[in-house]
Amino acid sequence: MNIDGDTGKQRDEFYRRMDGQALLPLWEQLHTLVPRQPASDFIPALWRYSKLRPFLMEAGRLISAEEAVRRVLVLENPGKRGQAAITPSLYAGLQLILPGEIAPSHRHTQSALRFVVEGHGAYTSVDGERTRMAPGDFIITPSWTWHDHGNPSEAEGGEPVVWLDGLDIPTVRFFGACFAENYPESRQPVLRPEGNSNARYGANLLPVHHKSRSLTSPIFKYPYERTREALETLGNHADLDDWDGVKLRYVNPTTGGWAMPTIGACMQLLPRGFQGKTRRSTDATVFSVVEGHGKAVIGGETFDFAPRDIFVVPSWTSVSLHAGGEECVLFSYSDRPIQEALGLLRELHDPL
Ligand code: GTQ
Repeated sequence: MNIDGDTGKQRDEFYRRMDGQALLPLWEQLHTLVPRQPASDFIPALWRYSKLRPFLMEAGRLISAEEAVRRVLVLENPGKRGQAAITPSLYAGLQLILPGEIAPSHRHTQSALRFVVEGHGAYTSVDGERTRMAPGDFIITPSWTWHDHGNPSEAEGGEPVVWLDGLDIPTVRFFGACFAENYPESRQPVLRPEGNSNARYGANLLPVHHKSRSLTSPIFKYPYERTREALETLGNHADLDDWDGVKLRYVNPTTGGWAMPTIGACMQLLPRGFQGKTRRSTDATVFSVVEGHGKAVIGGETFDFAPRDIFVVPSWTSVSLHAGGEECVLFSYSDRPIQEALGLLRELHDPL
């Protein structure tokens, strides 16, 4: 409808008056509030580990893990700075722990995953059990579990260890459900020997009287060597998906569901020369490159990737994955469990 100048002015004046009462005319905003398809400021981006690492090491010289509590460089989506978010619902950061350091014990309602990027031997303790980290290991610290991180001294063979932290910080903030507390001491007591939870839950076996079907997996470390072996076996038998190559998800063995209720994580293998088809989905996804060089075409833009690089595919943005002259292994996480639970997840294969 064309409106004359008088009506336009009357409306503007009307809007100004209602604005003083914290009122808003929906009809001026309807198309942005209820868009025909996802539209957001979050954009595709890639962080090159070779560029990022010097900043992490500089942080290591300027502040201790103890003082920082968590010495982390946050990867902020360049399209939406100031939110500590890489997607609307998820956070990503790279955490450094040097030999001899302790990141003190605390717990919070936010769930966290650790994906080890570089270095061996640091440990994380989760609810009374310690586990040592190696590159490619996937570790979870479920909501409200006590956790601290540490690294043996150089004399004991400690080396700098870096991992990717994936947390649901923006999601928990959105729900107004953020709580946190510090443990009275920097380390929590160790109550069970290393490997205990994997023996109980991670060997395709469960304790015979195990009844609980908790929202979070009782396994808290999924070692890379086992994940890698599964991918290798499947990749060799050409059991390939045209989009994903071979893609497996980390599972809660007591339910068959995701390892945590808010963050879903996967590992995939793209065989040498793999040219993935294009897809889009509503779960914006963060990728961490474990092995190989290749490229991701995200929203028509090409991002070459190398081991340890991190990239993000926003919601409903087309993506295809390609391996170069060597096979590629990619870790990824998204809010897929939430979207599935709420009936919101949509995917489109071969979008125009
Ligand atoms: O290790 O507990 O990157 O609480 C951000 C918040 C890591 C952690 C982060 C955290 C942690």
